[in-house]
Amino acid sequence: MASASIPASPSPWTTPHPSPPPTYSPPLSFPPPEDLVPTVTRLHDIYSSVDLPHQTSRWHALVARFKALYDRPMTFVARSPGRVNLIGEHIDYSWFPVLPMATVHDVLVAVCVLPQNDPVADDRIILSNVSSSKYPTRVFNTRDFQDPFFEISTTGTDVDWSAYFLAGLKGALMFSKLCAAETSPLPTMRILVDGDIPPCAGLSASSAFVCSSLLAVLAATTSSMIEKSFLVNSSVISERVLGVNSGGMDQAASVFGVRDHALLVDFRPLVSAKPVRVLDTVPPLCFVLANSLVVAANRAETGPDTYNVRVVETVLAAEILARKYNVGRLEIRDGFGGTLRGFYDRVCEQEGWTMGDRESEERAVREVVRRVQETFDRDQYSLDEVAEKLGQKTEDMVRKYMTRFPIRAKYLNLRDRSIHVIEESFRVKCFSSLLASSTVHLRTLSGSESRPYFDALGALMNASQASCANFFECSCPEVDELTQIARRYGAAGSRMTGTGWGGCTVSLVRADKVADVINGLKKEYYAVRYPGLSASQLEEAVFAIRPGNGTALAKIEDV
Ligand code: NG1
Repeated sequence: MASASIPASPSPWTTPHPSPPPTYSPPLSFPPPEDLVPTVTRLHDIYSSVDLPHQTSRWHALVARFKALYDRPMTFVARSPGRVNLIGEHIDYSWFPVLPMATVHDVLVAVCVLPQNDPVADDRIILSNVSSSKYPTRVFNTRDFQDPFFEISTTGTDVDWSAYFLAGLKGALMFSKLCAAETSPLPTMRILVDGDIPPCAGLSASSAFVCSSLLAVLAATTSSMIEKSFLVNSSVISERVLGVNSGGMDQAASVFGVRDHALLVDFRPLVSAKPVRVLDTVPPLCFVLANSLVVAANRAETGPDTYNVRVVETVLAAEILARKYNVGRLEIRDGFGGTLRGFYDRVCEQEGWTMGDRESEERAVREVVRRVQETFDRDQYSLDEVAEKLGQKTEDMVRKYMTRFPIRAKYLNLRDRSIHVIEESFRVKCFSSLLASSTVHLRTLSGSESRPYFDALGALMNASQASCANFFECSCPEVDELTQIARRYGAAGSRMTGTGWGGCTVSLVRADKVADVINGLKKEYYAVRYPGLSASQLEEAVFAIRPGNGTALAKIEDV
């Protein structure tokens, strides 16, 4: 009989060697098909049988609306899903691996490319959105673009919905110049967008929109043979026009998504994702998503006080640690600065530690955290104090690290942010090793025997939440409350997912407890804080979620 103890599977980790920064050049040789964004011909290739009925009527409506609007059939649909991060929050921009999954929710960019000889071919891109009925408080005006470069004005706090499309369009035009010796002129395009990812909830609706827009324009102008890693990298860069200093997790999860699998996304030496199957336990392991309905506003507005500051804090911490411990110059991420992973790897190299097993990793984490605490003996440092530790003048430091993306901060917390990043990276390793072991060890376990396994995964999620709240300070009271309620009603673990400061929680729940957890959340959170929500709004706010497939080009003959 299988043992009920938690399987001590070896970590899948090997410490990567330092390598050159990522480049975004197109493939020189023919890539294997699994490295390419797939072109699918059936809805079944995108959605599971559970989601097919609902998705089929949604796609029917999209096809009909497109025809009614433009009097042309759509040529293809670029489809990108949102993502839920299971564990590994705010560590992607420190280059540590993360463990997200793609959602079934997605953004569909339906396109008709009009040939030059079409009577209405006019070199214009007309962009409409079907979402007005779903989100009545938001404005989705139809837009008409003739000169994309001239008209793009996407920075600032007032971001129109079309800015995300324009970011993708701009990126596609920039990158297709790299792909093609001769760039074809922009064709006449008619576009209709349909998104069902709840906006501003930390599910990456914006990245999915940029990614699908970029793919749509690339497919319309250059080729439909697009490498997944290329799409990830170019989407990350494209989103910058919106003032977003992105870590890359969202785009990777959206592009590499695999149904029923989480993704162990690594950023070094190149962006990659290893699918880890999650649903083979008895009872099945499920995830419940709950939207706090606290909207963290758009990034352009809040980033200077939140996300952008965290990026700078982690970069400066890495640079200061590297200087103090004399580990040599760190590899620069994104033309910006060193990373905490760079420092961590250098420490391991210097100490001659061979990594790969849990004990070695744990020892390395403890040592790096010790050095962090030795270097930063309190939580707050003024900019002058940070500059002094860095060995630079304050104005030079500000110019180098704090102007590329807007920042509003007088004090920085380098200690607690670094501790979160280093420890969270270890939790990702433990969590993914445990998940990976599930298919081998747990199929035959009865409910009570699998409990330690669920508890071990849940404990990692709970520790992650505590660290996000206390060290990274990116949670909020409503999100904390949701996690507590979920645990009280039987979730093995619960944590925020995504940027935070609002947004969603994800809870790990055994299948037989899902209804209890959802009902508990409805009763203790939504009925108390949002008593006016309709049944359908509640369904949209809290639901069980499965990992879905990644980005695809859909050329579906018969929806
Ligand atoms: P969301 O929740 O999609 O804004 C952001 C970043 C990620 C990652 C998480 C925190 C963007 C587009 N996404 O996610 O890269 O850093 O926060 O883990 O910036």
